[in-house]
Amino acid sequence: MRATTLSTAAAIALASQASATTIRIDVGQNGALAFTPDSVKAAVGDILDFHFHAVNHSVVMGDFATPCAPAKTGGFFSGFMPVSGSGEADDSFQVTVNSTDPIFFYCSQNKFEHCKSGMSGVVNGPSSGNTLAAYQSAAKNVQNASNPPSVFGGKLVTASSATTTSAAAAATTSCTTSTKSGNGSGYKRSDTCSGAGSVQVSVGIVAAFTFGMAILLS
Ligand SMILES: *[C@@H]1O[C@H](CO)[C@@H](O)[C@H](O)[C@H]1NC(C)=O
Ligand SMILES: *[C@@H]1O[C@H](CO)[C@@H](O)[C@H](O)[C@H]1NC(C)=O
Ligand SMILES: *[C@@H]1O[C@H](CO)[C@@H](O)[C@H](O)[C@H]1NC(C)=O
Ligand SMILES: *[C@@H]1O[C@H](CO)[C@@H](O)[C@H](O)[C@H]1NC(C)=O
Ligand SMILES: [Cu+2]
Repeated sequence: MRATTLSTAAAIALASQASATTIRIDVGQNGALAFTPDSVKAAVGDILDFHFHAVNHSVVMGDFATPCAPAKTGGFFSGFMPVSGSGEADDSFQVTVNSTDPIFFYCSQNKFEHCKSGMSGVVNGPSSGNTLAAYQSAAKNVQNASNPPSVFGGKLVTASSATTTSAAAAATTSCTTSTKSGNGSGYKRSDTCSGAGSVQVSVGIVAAFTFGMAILLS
């Protein structure tokens, strides 16, 4: 009886993971002060996967009414992700979509006025009314962008593992934001990011997911 209950729960968990889509959003790609794409459609359970490029960007969830400021309730903040040279930051920031309501997000870097310059985006934005274009237009009048005091609302994941479900993922680490500091100077992610526990959990999930996919596809 107990085993049946557990396996049913596991099947449901695997089924919901299998149907979730990971949506990649590049942040500051090719030096642009932009999110690419900046407008996406997502279903409940989908994962927004932010990949950071040079020089030093962030992503913060906001509210339509107050451009370039953090959402009053809930939301997320990746922390600043400085990248020197080309390539992307070691970690991507993954956020789970919990509803189909519009989610506005922006970069809080004030050096060169990223949000004010239009570095923002939306998930499930409407086609009229409170649109991304209206948000970006209002952002031009904002003096400075702001961000929450610490990283929250998502998960930092080793960027190269995000698209990997093979055994190679065993070499990667995965960290939750609870172990991170995300204030303006908190770049010491790698100092607190590793840990055998989180590696084991990460690999376990990947293995279970791969196994589940095999069952579902057979
Ligand atoms: C806005 O941000 C810039 C860059 O961080 C800073 O130099 C400036 O003092 C800020 N201005 C205000 C009004 O906070
Ligand atoms: C969805 O819920 C999770 C868990 O409570 C939370 O961490 C995440 O920030 C939420 N996503 C959004 C977009 O608010
Ligand atoms: C990244 O930007 C933040 C916010 O402006 C700043 O505090 C930090 O010093 C920058 N990091 C680097 C490495 O330039
Ligand atoms: C910001 O984070 C750094 C690095 O974790 C920490 O040493 C510092 O005390 C924090 N500053 C504030 C104002 O929270
Ligand atoms: Cu930026």
